[in-house]
Amino acid sequence: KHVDDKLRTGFHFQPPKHWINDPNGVMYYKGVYHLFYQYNPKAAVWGNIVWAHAVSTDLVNWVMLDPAIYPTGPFDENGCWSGSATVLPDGTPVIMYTGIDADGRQVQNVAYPKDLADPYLREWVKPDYNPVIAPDAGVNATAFRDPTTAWQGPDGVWRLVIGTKDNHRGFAALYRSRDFRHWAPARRALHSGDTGMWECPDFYPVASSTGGTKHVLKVSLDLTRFEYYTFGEYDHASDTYVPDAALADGNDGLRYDYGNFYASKTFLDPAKHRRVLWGWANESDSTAADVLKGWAGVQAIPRKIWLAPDGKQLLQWPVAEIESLRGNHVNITDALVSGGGSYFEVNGLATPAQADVEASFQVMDVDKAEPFDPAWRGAGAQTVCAARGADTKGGVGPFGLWVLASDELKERTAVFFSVFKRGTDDGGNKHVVLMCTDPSRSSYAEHLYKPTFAGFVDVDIAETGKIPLRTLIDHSVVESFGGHGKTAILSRVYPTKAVGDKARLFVFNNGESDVKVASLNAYDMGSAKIRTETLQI
Ligand code: DQQ
Repeated sequence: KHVDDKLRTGFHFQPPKHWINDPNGVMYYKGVYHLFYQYNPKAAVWGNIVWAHAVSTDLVNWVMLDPAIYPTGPFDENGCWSGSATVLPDGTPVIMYTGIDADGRQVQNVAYPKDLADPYLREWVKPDYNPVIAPDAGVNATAFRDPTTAWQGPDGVWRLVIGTKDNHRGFAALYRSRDFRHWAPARRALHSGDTGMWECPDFYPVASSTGGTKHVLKVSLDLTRFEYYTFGEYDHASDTYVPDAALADGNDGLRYDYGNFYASKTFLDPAKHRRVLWGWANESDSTAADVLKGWAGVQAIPRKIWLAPDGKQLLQWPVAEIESLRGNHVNITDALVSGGGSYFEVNGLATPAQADVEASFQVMDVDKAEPFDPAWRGAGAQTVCAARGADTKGGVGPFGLWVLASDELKERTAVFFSVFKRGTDDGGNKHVVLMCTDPSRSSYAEHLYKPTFAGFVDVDIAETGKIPLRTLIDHSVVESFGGHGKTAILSRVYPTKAVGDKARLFVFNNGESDVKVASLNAYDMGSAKIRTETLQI
């Protein structure tokens, strides 16, 4: 079948064709990174779900293998849904995933590698004793899925959580086992929230700069299709998790990404002593368009994730390995973009549709910032940005990048900042910095979903004067990091003219205050090497 590759990605993970969704079972084993993911082997729409499998030694270039987990028994005959890998103390990896059983119930199954000597772990064996966790009488059997990586307490007992719901309340249901085979529900859930079904929970420790350990709990909300996280204290003895008081559950919670990023999962990378986050970005075109182009869904660039030194949020940064694809380099320093609608082109890249841009913007006259309406805090960054898009004249900003811009500048995706004066003086930053991705002019094509995405960036611009931005541009992906990894926004766009070497890159300023590009480094990005290897049996 024909695959339309015009807007396929060069360095964001994609299989050669068909539908993908959640990253699953991500892990590192004997020098090899494993990425499994939800996959439809037959079409570019969701369905027939199996675990596709790819391996890499650098998280950049991939060998595509045959699906690792696919329906084989009554415990998963209607689909192999999301789950996680756990590396046992003897080094054996075990996968636990949700099977849709013969009765349509969601049950949890385990699978073990057939051959531990194969570093690619191509084949997986499911013991006959599956399922290992079935929904009890009190549990909603159609909302009981996505087991996390398990962790072992000092008492030797394994724990994991499973996403579920009871009416409108989402739960991270806790289960325990001594042998990874017999599991029993704990009396209390690890946590819950009034936010509907909790899909793809993730729970893991992070080091705090004050010496201790915090635990992060992330959940994916199927009602709104966004994720949020909290962090706080986890006590092994009582199996209780108490988020830090300043953190909100639900809509006002912190997010890994304020754009198109869902069903994410982390793993501990023992080789590089870091935690790495994978997340799925779906398409923003129509299902009919996906069928026509023959593919749907990408994985975001894997991100290193850690707790900020100030302890207020997590920080994320594309794994350093991605920089191995950087090629030809363009540098700009101290370039003024005067207020009132000026812009200039960043020339010299061969492939501005496939590039990595790092910039630092200096606000020249912060006094021009308009007051921040306190009601906007409650309304949320996205509402503010939707009302005051990239073309709205402001005091300080909007300024930033136009990426994937066409010759006549009619197609362009804006990644920008707007700065406001904060009204109150409670010791916080004097200014509110808003980061937005505005795709409203990104394409001539119709029937696209073009939401504005936005988040606040916790930078003190009175102190630093500068706002850093990194944007990874990849044909139909615009993945941006503001404030050195404080705020991330991934957006999917579908230009018709700003395609391939026709795409252009600009810096713009629609605010009143002048802005200086203190530095801008843009790199052409090479394409990831993808090799397909099919098992000969
Ligand atoms: N996708 C999987 C589910 C999960 C959802 C099915 C999240 O296991 O809850 O493909 O995107």
